[in-house]
Parts: sequence; C-alpha cells; structure tokens
Amino acid sequence: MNYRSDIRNIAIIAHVDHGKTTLVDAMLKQSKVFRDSQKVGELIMDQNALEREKGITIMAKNTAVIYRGVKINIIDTPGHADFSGEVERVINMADGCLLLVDSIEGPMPQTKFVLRQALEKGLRPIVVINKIDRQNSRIAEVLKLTEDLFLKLATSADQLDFPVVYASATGGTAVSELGTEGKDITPLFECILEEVPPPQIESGPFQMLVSNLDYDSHKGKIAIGRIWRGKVAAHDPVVCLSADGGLSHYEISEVLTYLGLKRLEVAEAEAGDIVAVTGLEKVGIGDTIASPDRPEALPRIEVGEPTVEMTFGVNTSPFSGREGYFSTTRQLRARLYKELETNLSLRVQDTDSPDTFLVKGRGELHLAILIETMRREGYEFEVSRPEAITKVVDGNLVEPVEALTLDTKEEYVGVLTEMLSKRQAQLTDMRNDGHDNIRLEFHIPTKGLIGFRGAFLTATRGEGIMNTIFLGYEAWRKAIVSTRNGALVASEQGIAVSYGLNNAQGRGLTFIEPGTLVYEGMIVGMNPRPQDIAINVCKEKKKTNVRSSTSDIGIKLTPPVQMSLEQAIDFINKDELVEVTPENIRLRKKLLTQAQRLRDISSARRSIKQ
Ligand SMILES: Nc1nc2c(ncn2[C@@H]2O[C@H](COP(=O)(O)OP(=O)(O)OP(=O)(O)O)[C@@H](O)[C@H]2O)c(=O)[nH]1
Ligand SMILES: [Mg+2]
Repeated sequence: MNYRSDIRNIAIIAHVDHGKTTLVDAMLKQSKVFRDSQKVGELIMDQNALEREKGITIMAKNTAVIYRGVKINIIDTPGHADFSGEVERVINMADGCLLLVDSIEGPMPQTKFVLRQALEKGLRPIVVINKIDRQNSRIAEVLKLTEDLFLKLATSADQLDFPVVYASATGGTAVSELGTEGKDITPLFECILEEVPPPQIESGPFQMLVSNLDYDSHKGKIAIGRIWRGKVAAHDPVVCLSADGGLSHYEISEVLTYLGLKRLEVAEAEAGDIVAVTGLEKVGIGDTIASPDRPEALPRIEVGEPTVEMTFGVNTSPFSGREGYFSTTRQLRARLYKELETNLSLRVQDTDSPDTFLVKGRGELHLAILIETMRREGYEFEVSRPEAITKVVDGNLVEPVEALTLDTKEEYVGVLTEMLSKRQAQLTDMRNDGHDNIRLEFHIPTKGLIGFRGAFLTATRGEGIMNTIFLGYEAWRKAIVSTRNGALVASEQGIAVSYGLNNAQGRGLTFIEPGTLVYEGMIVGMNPRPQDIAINVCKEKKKTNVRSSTSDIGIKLTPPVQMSLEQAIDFINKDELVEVTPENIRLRKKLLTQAQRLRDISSARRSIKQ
C-alpha cells in the first residue's frame, strides 16, 4: 500500500444548521479560488434553487481547495435527518471528517447519527466546535457532551483521541486553543493536513466507485466518485459493473477533477483522488467503473430504509390538465423512476391502480422536496397523506419509531406533552437551561409525527425547534385517532366571492382569497369542530347583471390562512389529497361530491356494525 501525500479527502458532517456550508465558504474564500472582483456571497455550495430558498443543504456536493500544495477534497453534506441518505451515499469517499457542533446547541440527534456513520466507516474525526462568536456559547460544556457522544459511539480506543478546533465559520476564523484570537481558518487547514490520513492507494488496473451523478447537456452523464485503484485517462476503455451484475463496455471521454466550484479537465487522475468522468451512457450510483483487465466490483453503497410513504397520482381534479405541462401517467411514472437514479433513499412502486404510484422516503421533508422540484419542472399531480411504513417481521407487525427533540419555552410544556401523549409519544428526557428554555425528548412512533409539525408551530407560536431521528422498528401499537379539525368544503364549482367567503368565515378559518377558482370537493377552510361542512363560497348576495368577485364591496374578510406545500401535506387526512400544479397547491376531498362522501360514511358505519 502506498499513500498520496498530496491529497486529503474529508466530509463535513453535523446536525442541521450547525454551519457546515458556511465553513466550506470560509475554506473556499481563504484559499482564493475566486477572483477578487467575484461576488460569491454566502452558502456558496447551496446552489440549487430550493436550497437557497430554504437555507438548508439538500444534496451532498464536492468541492476542493489547495492548501500548501495539498489538494483537500471537501464533501459538504446535508444535516437534516430526512436527507441522511445523502451522507450515507458520499461518506465512502472520505478518509476523515469534520464533525461540527454548535457552541450553544451542542450535540443533537443528527450529530449522533452522522458521527456513528463516520466512525463505522473508520473515518478520522476532527471535532469543530462552531459558532464560538455567539453570545451565550457554552464551549466547555458542549465539548464535554461531544466527548460523551464519542464514548458511546467509538468503535476503537484511538477514536476517542480526536483533535478539536474552535471556529467561527461566519467570521472565517478558527483556533486550536481557546483564548487565542482567530485570524483566519489556517489552524483548521493545518489540523486537516496533520490529522486526516492521506489516501491509501493501490496500484494496478483502474477501479472507482460511483457516488454521485450529474448531467451536462453536451457531455451527457457525469459519474463522480473516488478512484480506489490505478489511474484513468481520457479514451481509456473501461467497464461499468451495475447492480444487476451486468457489465457494459465504454470509453472514457473526459476526466475532470475539482477545484473550487469548477471541474477541471485533466489528462489523467490517480487513485486517492475524487474525480468526475464522462462517456458512460448507462451508469448508476453504486456502480463500479473498472479497467477491463480486472473488472471487479467494489461493495455497493448502502443507504437506510425509507420510513414514510405516500401516493403520487395523476391529477384527477376537475381542473386537471390546465396548469401543468406534464400531466399524463406515462410522464409522471417516467419522472418518478428517473428520480431513483440519484435519490438513493427513495423507493417507487407501481400500485393496483395504473395512475397511482407509491413513493417512499426518509421523512415528510424528503418527499416534499421531491414534490416541489417536480412542480417547478412543470408537473401536475396529486399526493396523499404521508403514512408511516409498517412491515411484518417474524410474523409480527412493526412500525418505525423516532426520537423527537423539541426546543421551546417552558410555558408550552403542558400543551405539548398533552398533544404528544395523544400521538403515543413517551417523554424520555427534559432539561431546562435555567433561562426558561427547555429541551424535551420523546420516543414516538413515526405515525404520531405525521401532521405534528404544523400543530407544534401553532402551539408554540413559532417559538419552537423540532428535530427527529429514526431509531428503529418496534411492535405496532394501536392506531392514532385523528384530532384534526373538520374541513370547510366547497359545494359548487365557480369563483369564490367575498359574500360566500364571509359566510364561510362564520363557520371557521378560510384558506383562499376572493377570485379563487374552486371546484366541488375542494377544501377552502377549516371548521373548529371535527366534522366537515359543505359550503358554497361562490354564492353572491343577490344576482345582478354583473358577476364579479369584487361586487360585495363593504365585506371585510379576515386574510386567509395560506399554506405552504409542506403545511398542506402535513394538514390533510386520509380521505383527502393535495393537488399540486406549477401554479397552485389545492387541498381536496378524495370524493368530490357531498353525496359520495355521505355514502362512504354510511357504508363505513355499516361495515363496522356487521
Ligand atoms: N454566529 C454564527 N453563525 C453561524 C456560524 N456558522 C454558521 N452560522 C449561521 O448558521 C446558519 C446555518 O448555517 P449553514 O452553513 O447553512 O449550516 P449547515 O450546517 O450547512 O446547514 P444544513 O446544510 O442545512 O444542515 C446560517 O444562518 C449561518 O449564517 C458561526 O460561526 N457563527
Ligand atoms: Mg449546509
């Protein structure tokens, strides 16, 4: 075995928002990969539109910087638990990791998850206590808690002896000793060079594991991964070893390596480096690309199982086909199956109904991001309420359970524990920081979490942070009785008017503005009581010759409650759907007419009696 002292490969891992992408900014800026005049802004790696809007990383990405002649390949990963599959997908490429821990929040559930991943893979960890500039930071305590976490998770004694760097990613500074003034990020770079082992390389015929895919309209598919053995150059003949054991022959078109945000074409690349290659038409994540002289497959990438599922169906609302560019079964099916190429923890299945597909993901946000992405691409479709995925193990029904962490104010503890006990949660820990801030930890079946986020934010008036993490499967407990309020359901198709909406506001909260096109069965508001109420929101005060949505001057409506896609998915019940189009997100009953719904209720009652 040889080493390559000119390269280090690191993954940046942490709980959500602990500052990973900001730390990558600091490393990129200091290594001057940008022209002085270039305005690069913040969260440079979060380039995808949804990442920028939401301020979170969704996909793991590669970059690289040169420090003192050494290329540091950096992999930024998402911290949200729903995107854990991304961490599992890319962690194989690294030899070391920077485990970031927020200097106030300390280790959080996802810190534990990603550290376990890194230690199991044998990565050399460097702990970075970040945000040391924040007031109220509790660095010593956070370090102690991090040490405790290592004690729990280490797989060998030397993993307990980890270096610590203290950083302010926003300030672009790091120090190795507290109390010294940080000037720049140099101590972090030095620590990486010192502590992260240079990649071990094996000479021999070329072999690389594909960890990511990209697409270029000229170059076609781009396969990204680490070279484990040998060298690769343009025009080399290679074989691709796929999941089904298949073997296809290709010629490499281009070999690219990373520098800053760019990929540079190089003549050849060697083991230990992270590269992108083109010329392989059919290549998938997890495949091995190898020299035809020794076509041996590397172990495939393993990602955790999905925990929630929902159906994606062709839009069956009376407005179907009006707002989307892609609305047929064939288009929807092709798009969903294509997603599997890069979204490793997603699963898609056909169902008994040809127009409906079952899509499984790692959480509500994982699925919501897919829905939002498709809607922006021009798709229209309908989705059902997310459900926890149960399975049968040794003849017993089991269901996923999660650890739920809530950070909030003391005054909300009563209402939250009451809400959560109805959702079968058990309180496992409660800590107070002495300043009215409280952290509650629960053990809760995934089914109890569905629809909880919205309720939590309402109950805490937005003053709460909630995090969940998958724990495992446990024996199924009884079903949860829905506690959601009833819906106000439009009884006629037409244009909603102030007079009709004013009537609706007499019964509850409304979700739409005057002038909104509605159809029978569309949900236009919420009733404070559990029953649904059919209501004609298109009803005008009296018929005049002019039908207009603004004819009811003088009516003062309360502004409608407008739901985001995630809120809409969180809100709906089993007998409801969210209609998603590039222009609108509508909530609807599955059965559109009141007659159908009444028939359904009475047949359900009859079957219970029998
Ligand atoms: N005060 C302070 N704020 C920081 C620091 N580092 C990051 N932040 C802020 O923390 C927030 C989250 O930073 P990100 O870099 O997006 O965090 P992340 O870990 O990449 O988040 P995900 O990728 O979504 O998991 C942003 O508002 C940053 O400005 C720091 O050193 N000090
Ligand atoms: Mg990030």
